[in-house]
Amino acid sequence: MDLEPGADARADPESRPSIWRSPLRGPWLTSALGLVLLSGLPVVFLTGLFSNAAYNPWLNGNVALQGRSRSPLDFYLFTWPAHPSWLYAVNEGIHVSLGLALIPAIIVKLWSVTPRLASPPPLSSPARALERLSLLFLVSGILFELVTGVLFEEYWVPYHFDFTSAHYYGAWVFFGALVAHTVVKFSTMRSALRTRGSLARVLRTDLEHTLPEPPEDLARAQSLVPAAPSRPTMSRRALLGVTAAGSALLGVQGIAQSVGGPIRALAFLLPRGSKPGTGPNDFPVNGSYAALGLPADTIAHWKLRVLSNDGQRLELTRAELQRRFELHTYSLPLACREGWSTTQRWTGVRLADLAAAVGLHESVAVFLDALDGGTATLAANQVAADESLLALNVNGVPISLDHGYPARVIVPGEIAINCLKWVSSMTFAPVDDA
Ligand SMILES: Nc1nc2c(c(=O)[nH]1)N[C@H]1C(S)=C(S)[C@@H](COP(=O)(O)O)O[C@H]1N2
Ligand SMILES: [Mo]
Repeated sequence: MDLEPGADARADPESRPSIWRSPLRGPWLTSALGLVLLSGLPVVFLTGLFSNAAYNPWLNGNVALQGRSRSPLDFYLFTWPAHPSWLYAVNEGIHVSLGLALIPAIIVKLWSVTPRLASPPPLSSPARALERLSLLFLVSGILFELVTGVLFEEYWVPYHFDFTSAHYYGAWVFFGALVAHTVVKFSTMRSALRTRGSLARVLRTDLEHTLPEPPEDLARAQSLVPAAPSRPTMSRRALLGVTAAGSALLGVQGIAQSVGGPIRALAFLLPRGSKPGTGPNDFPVNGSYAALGLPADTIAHWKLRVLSNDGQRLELTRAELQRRFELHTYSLPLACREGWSTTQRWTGVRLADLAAAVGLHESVAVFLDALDGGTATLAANQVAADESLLALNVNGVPISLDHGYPARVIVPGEIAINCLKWVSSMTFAPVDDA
């Protein structure tokens, strides 16, 4: 086959050889990658919404709505449940692992459509202009979500906005554009996958037999198939193979940090895995005690204040907590929104027993304060769960300073950010709904 542009092609500016000449580009490749993303991205979006719901963001002191007022996009259809205890760990493991694994497919998909993205916007009709505008939201939306998500996971925050709000609103912008794009392109994708090739054939085709896709019935500027293709430097199956290998590598990194334990070592991108504690406290630390810079006698003078909304008040030392209350032990995951989690055996006082100690028995929420100024509110269903503890010990020894000594909260099914360390006071109050 003659791969050089013909003489008449050079004469006509509309068909001047474009700089986009890869013979791999074409509707089949773009559609195959589109199908992968269409299957995966809605799952990332949904688990992201669930993750946001797990903050119980409407409750006072919880991080998701801190510093801003509630908007119409902040709606939550249900109260985040406290069971099963691995709920948040699995949800966030899927969100982060799948999000990471889709990055190579997103990059190759964007590469596959560069000729179209780089062409002047077709403003011939309002519908085309609108389609183009939705592409702008689609591409900038996915890049924004991807970059903020990965940077956040890597503890590099070179921007001055609040991650939680920005990533959440960005997700809505992106998903709106994805729905519009799917409506516009779905039939094109389906017919391209049906008529232009098959995955089995692509996977059997080596470099030597790699040909451009058949030409499209489109204006030059809109066509993905180059009019003057260069010779292939890799086969389509090699391109798909490299993409899949990249996905597997990133996916394994996500799964390793989410499952934790012995396979955490595979999480090569995880900054937190490198700073565990020692002995029975040897599990990931997020925020050390030393970094708080508290006065040296803070812990020696620690007493837990337990308050009720109607003025009942207790002050308890660690020894008093251990003496006055029944201690319970549960294996529960600590699951961070960055996607890592770790399951440990926690021993402590039930939150419900502490509420009862200040005279409150049913449908009680609790507002928590910590020595570092951290706050969180737990909903009534979380206070009521048997496994919700003010933990004093972990794996049979006192919790280390870094993990929240003298006492930290652990709640089944919940996001770790609400499992406050170094708890200094707990204010219980009855609420209407459980
Ligand atoms: N008081 C207080 N509690 C806190 C935090 C904090 O910064 N201050 N960080 C939270 C977050 S985001 C996580 S992931 C867990 C980490 O607990 P660990 O250090 O024991 O792993 O603690 C949570 N509790
Ligand atoms: Mo976290």
